[in-house]
Amino acid sequence: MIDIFPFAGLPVAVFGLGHSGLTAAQALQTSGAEVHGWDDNEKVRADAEAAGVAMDNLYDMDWAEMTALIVSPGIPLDFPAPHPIVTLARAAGVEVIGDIELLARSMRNAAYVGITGTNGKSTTTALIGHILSVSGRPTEIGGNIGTPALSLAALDEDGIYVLEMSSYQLDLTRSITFDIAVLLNISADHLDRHGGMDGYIAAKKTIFRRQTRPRTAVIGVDDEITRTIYKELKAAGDQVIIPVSGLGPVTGGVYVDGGILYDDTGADTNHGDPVAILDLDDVTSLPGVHNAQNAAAAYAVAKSAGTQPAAIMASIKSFPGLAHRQELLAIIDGVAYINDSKATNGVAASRALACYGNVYWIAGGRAKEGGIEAVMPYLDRVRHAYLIGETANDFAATLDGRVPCMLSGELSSAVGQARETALDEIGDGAVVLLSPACASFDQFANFECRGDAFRALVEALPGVREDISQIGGISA
Ligand code: UMA
Repeated sequence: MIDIFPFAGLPVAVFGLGHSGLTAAQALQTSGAEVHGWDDNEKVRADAEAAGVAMDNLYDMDWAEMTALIVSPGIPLDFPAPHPIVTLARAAGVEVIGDIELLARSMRNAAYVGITGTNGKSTTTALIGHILSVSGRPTEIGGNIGTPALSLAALDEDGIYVLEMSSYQLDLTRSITFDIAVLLNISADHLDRHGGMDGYIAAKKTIFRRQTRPRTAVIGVDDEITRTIYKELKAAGDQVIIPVSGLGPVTGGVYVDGGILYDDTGADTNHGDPVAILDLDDVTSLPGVHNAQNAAAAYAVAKSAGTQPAAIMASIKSFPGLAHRQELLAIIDGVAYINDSKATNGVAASRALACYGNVYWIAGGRAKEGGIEAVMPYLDRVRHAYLIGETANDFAATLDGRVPCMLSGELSSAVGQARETALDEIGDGAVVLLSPACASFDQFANFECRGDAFRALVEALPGVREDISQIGGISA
């Protein structure tokens, strides 16, 4: 846990006592701050109180006394409307910040790597953390990936924080100038919270705030929006800039071409020619073009942080992958079951579908921007769709005439139906894929609970199971 010494002895309000807020309140209290905690949810309040957090009704207190309001990332700051607590704090001139800002103010000597992007940031964060840890650097991995920043260990000059930064967290963080900042890609997401696409892009761009050489920007160039940002950064020339692509050659960058990861950043090595580093087809925990870009970004970061290419190559190969992201759960009677619960939007689901054939696709939940538009080019991969949650009817209408659909409603029905049809139609080589293209909140507490429920359902299925311990992943 981080010692938040700048707030010792000072009154601080903490609003939102979920995973990150509870940790912030506890860390502040342990650091000697006078904490005033609150959450709109009564049960969360009771749990926090039981965990020792001092509570105070933030709707009804003297804000002039507060030094700061620490808010959870999901609490709206400006759009669709500021949360009333945020309005009260601002009216009293109290600064509104998040837990990662507290980390930055407390841990000033360590290096910081920040990773953002609409999709792939958790995998890239975990991969970077894995490479740096294996190379022997004191490394702490946290942020949006799920480990609250203030629960991480303290680090000195030789240490490095690897932080997954959501657009929400970027909005709440001012003091970090990232030594290495990564922007992977941008597509429509969280638009309600940012007042539209321009606001979302502006939040993402703050990952590069105040960077000057030798600080480094690693930026994906596989979509038009990030390509434009790359050109802007290059024109300004403030920091070292490394473009990365999973789709093909980029001069001066790190890219994947024909499954091979190339490093073209060192004009000084290999007579200026790109150096072939690694055949990603050997890395089953990173399937698909999107993961090619993630691997390229991770390589660029690790090399910029001083890790030798040979060591990076070995660590990428040993990366175990992440739960809920194209996670191979089981192969039963020849049918593979893949948990991609983290795919909470259409683009993420399309990336998973692109990796497999003969897919029995479980999708649906609470609608997200763009629906399943992004999935349309990959429908030839899908044999049958099983639709769950609030969006089931809408998705069925969109898929009508293109893919056979079943309105499964619940995840448990979807798994049973998908299994039955997959065994009837294909058997060996069929893939039952949970990649919902939706948020989970209509039926589950979060995407992890949805993925865990899928895992439990798969574990309960009858049939002959293959040993997947040496497989890691499968592809089309
Ligand atoms: N709350 C209120 N009033 C409100 C809104 C919320 O009191 O009007 C309370 C809720 O009752 C809840 C708390 O605020 O108790 C917020 O809980 P939360 O689940 O939003 O936040 P945490 O549990 O602290 O989780 C957060 C991130 N959640 C969000 O950004 C929404 C987690 O990212 C992150 O892993 C965690 O901190 C640790 O850093 C999750 C996420 O969905 C994975 N992120 C989005 C994404 O990836 O797309 C951005």
